[in-house]
Amino acid sequence: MSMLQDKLTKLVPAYQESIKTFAKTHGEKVIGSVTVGALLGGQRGIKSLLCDTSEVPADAGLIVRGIPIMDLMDKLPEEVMWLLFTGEMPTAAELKDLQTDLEKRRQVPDFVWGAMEALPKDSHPMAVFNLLILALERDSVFRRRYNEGMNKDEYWKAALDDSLTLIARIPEIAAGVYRWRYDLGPRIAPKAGLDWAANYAHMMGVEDKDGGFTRLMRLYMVLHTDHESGNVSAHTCHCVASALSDPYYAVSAGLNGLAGPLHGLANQEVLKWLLDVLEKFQGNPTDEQLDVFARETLNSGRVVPGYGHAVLRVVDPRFTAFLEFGKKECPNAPVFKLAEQVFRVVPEILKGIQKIKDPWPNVDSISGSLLHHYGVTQPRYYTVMFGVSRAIGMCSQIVMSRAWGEPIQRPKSINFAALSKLAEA
Ligand code: HAX
Repeated sequence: MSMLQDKLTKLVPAYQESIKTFAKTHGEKVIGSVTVGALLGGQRGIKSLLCDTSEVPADAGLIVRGIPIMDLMDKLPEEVMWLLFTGEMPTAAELKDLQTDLEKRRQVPDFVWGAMEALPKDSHPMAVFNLLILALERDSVFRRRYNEGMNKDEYWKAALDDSLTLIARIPEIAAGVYRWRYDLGPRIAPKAGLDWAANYAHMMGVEDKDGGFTRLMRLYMVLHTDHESGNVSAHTCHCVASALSDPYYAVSAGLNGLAGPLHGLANQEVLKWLLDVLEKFQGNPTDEQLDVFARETLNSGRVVPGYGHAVLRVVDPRFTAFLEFGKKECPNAPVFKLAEQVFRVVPEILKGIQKIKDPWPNVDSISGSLLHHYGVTQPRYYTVMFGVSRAIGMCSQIVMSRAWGEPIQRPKSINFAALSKLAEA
């Protein structure tokens, strides 16, 4: 048993017990209400999911297990992973043990690459990536043990087993997609002794003379891990896992949601938008030119990608973390400078549009400008990188839900006639 499995075996019973007792004591208490506006408005603000891995207060942004994300900037993704799963930072021995366990599990079976190579090269990288995650499902311990009659109390352990294997293999899958999709040469094998994010950078094969890309990848993987449970990807994953679909099914489903342009695909859309600006003005524009360009986007009925958020009402701290990184590591990179300039110009425009609740940048408005600087110049790949990291958060949420025994999700839908009747009553 790994130290993480051992740690959770000690922590889970108390967690299970506290939720069970709580449900008995407070099961009938009212904690909110549902307005017609919320029902028709994407369920905004309805409190209907339990998530202990992270929270996103509108006025502060991501907090992972009580720690603001800005305080985790210099950590490794594996440390944040341990934190997400257990609520504590790992000791040096625990971190080492987790890294060793991931290394042991990371061999991607060959049939996965066969599935990839059977696809047309112009498939979207997210479609290929998600399909390969589904292909990994063949090895699901959860499904096998369920079929063998696993006791309910063991569900979380089997979900953890699958989660660890999935997280171990996901960087190689993603790097394999990158190299195949963009004809960059044969796949690069993982290197013993490298941490999880550094290995991903290594397997992508991006030239990294001063280690800047590896540092970016560590930060990138930390910042994108989790964002509570109501966003489309986490929520979808959560819902699918509640049917006892195993973590491969659930994570792949969540990542299909991440592939939407209003969610994780916004990072792709942002880079395309920034490159359009650079092309139009043959370089970095003046603030006035950028203002006109952004207004043209809005007037043509499109969104300015990377700006606004369903929950946040302040600058996304993950944006700030990337901004600080760029200022330190590549202050003069043209695309990064443009992303900074957009931050100066666009919020002032969006503040003038009454219906927009959040005029501030989210994480997707800047991440691609840094990737582009280091040579990852294929925006259609960016959401895959987001997905590599987000799989950690989704898996931690699955394990927690299986630990407390969350039942299958089944909210109630009503038809318009019934809604009208209720509203008029
Ligand atoms: N540009 C133009 N219009 C915008 C906008 C933007 N950046 N942000 C919001 N709006 C519009 C909405 O489209 C909506 O218009 P309609 O009423 O005509 O439909 C109106 O303002 C009200 O929206 P809101 O209440 O402020 O925001 P929502 O909660 O409905 O939507 C979104 C949140 C993130 C989807 C939205 O801000 C948006 O589309 N932003 C651009 C895309 C983007 O960056 N997405 C990534 C978000 C972060 C994330 O999930 N990352 O993975």
